[in-house]
Amino acid sequence: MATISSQQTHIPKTNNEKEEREDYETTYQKYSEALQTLPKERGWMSEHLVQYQGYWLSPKSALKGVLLVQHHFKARPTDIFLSANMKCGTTWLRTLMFATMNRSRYDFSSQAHPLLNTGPHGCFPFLDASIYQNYPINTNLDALPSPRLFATHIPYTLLPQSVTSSGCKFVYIWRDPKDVLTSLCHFSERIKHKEVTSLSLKEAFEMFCEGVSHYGPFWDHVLEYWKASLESPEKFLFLRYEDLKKEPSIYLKKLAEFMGQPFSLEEERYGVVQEIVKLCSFENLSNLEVNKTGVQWFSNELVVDNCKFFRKGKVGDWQNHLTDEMKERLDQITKQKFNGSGLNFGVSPK
Ligand code: PAP
Repeated sequence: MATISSQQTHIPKTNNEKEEREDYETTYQKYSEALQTLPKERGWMSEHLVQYQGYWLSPKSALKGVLLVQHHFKARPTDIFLSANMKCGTTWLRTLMFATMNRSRYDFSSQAHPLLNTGPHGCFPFLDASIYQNYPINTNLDALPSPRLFATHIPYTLLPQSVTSSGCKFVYIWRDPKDVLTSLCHFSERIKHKEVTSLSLKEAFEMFCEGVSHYGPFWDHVLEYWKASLESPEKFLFLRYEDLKKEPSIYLKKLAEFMGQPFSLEEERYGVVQEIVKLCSFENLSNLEVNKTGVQWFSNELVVDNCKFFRKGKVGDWQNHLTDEMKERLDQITKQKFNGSGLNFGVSPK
């Protein structure tokens, strides 16, 4: 797979390709300039985070992805995006979406089902990284059949107009920020570069509250998608991890309907909904060989062991890590930020 440096040795063959190549070079130039000028803070898993258009991004992967998506991604009105801040349940929802969309193509009981062999992230692209994997960048994504599925952490206001103003649909998942923080702390510690100094829980907590986390501020990320969903409800399915955990079959049916692939009465009678829920359950996925030993190559800068996407898969694990003061402060921020929005986290799980 081509890296940025090998892209520089690619010889353009047509005028279009030449223009496209020049456009990419302009974007990479902008990227290099941005790296020099954007505000910087200490990172969680990368050395730094940089602040771009109000959001904190890892400079090597997320910022590059955002700029390339903003300038080069060609949306189709049939595209469906799975969007979320980090650690809100993308891995799980990705498998539910893939299994549902492809249920007539792959037999769940067969060992050949892609989810059993490729790992959750292999089944459809993580846009933020896929966009810069190959040159010419869009070719691979252009070759995907419609409706294309993409996962992204990109905040709503950082997406290009071609995505937000077309018919593209969004499945958005969010989660109690106390569990997000807990999950993010563990994940960062497990995947951070060796040279990056570990954050203590106290440091991570302060940074999270200040909005300095990957694709943070967390609350702004949720609120922007929420507000967009109020304006165009037909384009959004808003889900909470906790609800999905409690009643997976109910939300899976909503998801299938939203993606234009509702379950037929016959499918329901044959237990297809339950089969998908079981296939994508934490217990099943985390015990697969591919998820115990496999690796997901997102880009040269982003290679992650599949097992690191599976930790506990529980609601309320924050209780084992956060102090009462931390809980109070996070709940207070959530209450303040979501006040009047119609979003409500409800009662914290005991
Ligand atoms: P990402 O932002 O890196 O993509 P994401 O998949 O959104 O991560 O979130 C990871 C969380 O989902 C982990 O939560 P935890 O740390 O609190 O345990 C992970 O364990 C959980 N998770 C992964 N797969 C599943 C699943 N099939 N069912 C429920 N939770 C899951």
